[in-house]
Parts: sequence; structure tokens; C-alpha cells
Amino acid sequence: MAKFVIALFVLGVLSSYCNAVTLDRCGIARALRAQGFPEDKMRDWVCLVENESAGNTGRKSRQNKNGSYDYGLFQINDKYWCSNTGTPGKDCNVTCSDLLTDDITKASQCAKKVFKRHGFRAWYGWRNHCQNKPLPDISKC
Ligand SMILES: *[C@@H]1O[C@H](CO)[C@@H](O)[C@H](O)[C@H]1NC(C)=O
Ligand SMILES: *[C@@H]1O[C@H](CO)[C@@H](O)[C@H](O)[C@H]1NC(C)=O
Ligand SMILES: CC(=O)N[C@H]1CO[C@H](CO)[C@@H](O)[C@@H]1O
Repeated sequence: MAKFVIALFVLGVLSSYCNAVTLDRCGIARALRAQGFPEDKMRDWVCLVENESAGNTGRKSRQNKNGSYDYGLFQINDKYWCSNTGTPGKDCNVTCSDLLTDDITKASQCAKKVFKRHGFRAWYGWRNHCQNKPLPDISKC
């Protein structure tokens, strides 16, 4: 049983890597619009995604100092938000590999939940590169 579960997990991780895409600036903006992110904060979101994952939906971070990892376009942390056990769970009720696919529906819902609770300040990528900084020009997207 354990082997089976591990095999499934490995398959899941592999297939999610295969399905990953890297989005450029306008690709990010279009994908976020399709997920209903509000236009008045779009430049902040695009900046955040560029700095957190460089637009790579399949990005998994290296291990953070506190032992956690960050997943996907929004680099969502597995300490509170996504489950590493293979069954959906934690505050976003998803597996972490759900956050690595090219379908960003779940990752987007989860990011909105993080935002609702903490705002953009939840993301170091935003605090360090976007807050009080010139934001990306998406007027042609
Ligand atoms: C662990 O570190 C990551 C990245 O530095 C951070 O996003 C996360 O909130 C931290 N988790 C805890 C429980 O401190
Ligand atoms: C979590 O998601 C699963 C489907 O992935 C669903 O069946 C379950 O009801 C959800 N649980 C909560 C607490 O929302
Ligand atoms: C490291 C990184 O991705 N930096 C980006 C942060 O955001 C600014 C504004 O969008 C980009 O110009 C940087 O390339």
C-alpha cells in the first residue's frame, strides 16, 4: 500500500512537472485575468508572480530555513496552505502538487485566500521587489 501511494505521488509530481508552463509578463496578466483577479491590483499581482516564480507554474522552491517549501506560480508555502500527504488539506484544501500544474485554478484560489488573510505582505517577493517600487507595465497586455 505504502509503495503504491508513493508511486502515485511520484507519478503525480512528475506529471505536474510535465504540465508546467512558464508565462511571460502578458501571459501572467492574461492568466490572472482569466482567474478573476481584480484589474486594479493586477500590476501588483504580475510583479509578485514575476518575482516569486518568474512565471513558472511548476516551480518548487528549495527548502526554506524553517523546513518548508513553496509551490507554483505564487510560491505558496506548505506549512499552512497545502498538503504534502497526497490528500488535499491544510487551509487551501489542496495538495501541494495541485499548485504546480499549468491549470492555475487551484493555485489562484489559494493565492486569493492567502491575500484575503494577509494581503500582499504575505509574499517576500512582493515586499522586496514590488512594494513602493515601479510596477510592471501591462498596458499592452
Ligand atoms: C517558513 O519560511 C517561509 C519562507 O521564508 C515563509 O514563507 C513561511 O511563512 C515560514 N513559515 C513559518 C511557519 O514560519
Ligand atoms: C476538500 O476538497 C475535497 C475535494 O478535493 C472535498 O471533497 C472536500 O469536501 C473539501 N473539504 C473541505 C473542508 O472543504
Ligand atoms: C528576480 C525577479 O524576478 N525580479 C523581477 C521583479 O519584478 C520586477 C518588476 O516587475 C522585474 O523587473 C524583475 O525582473
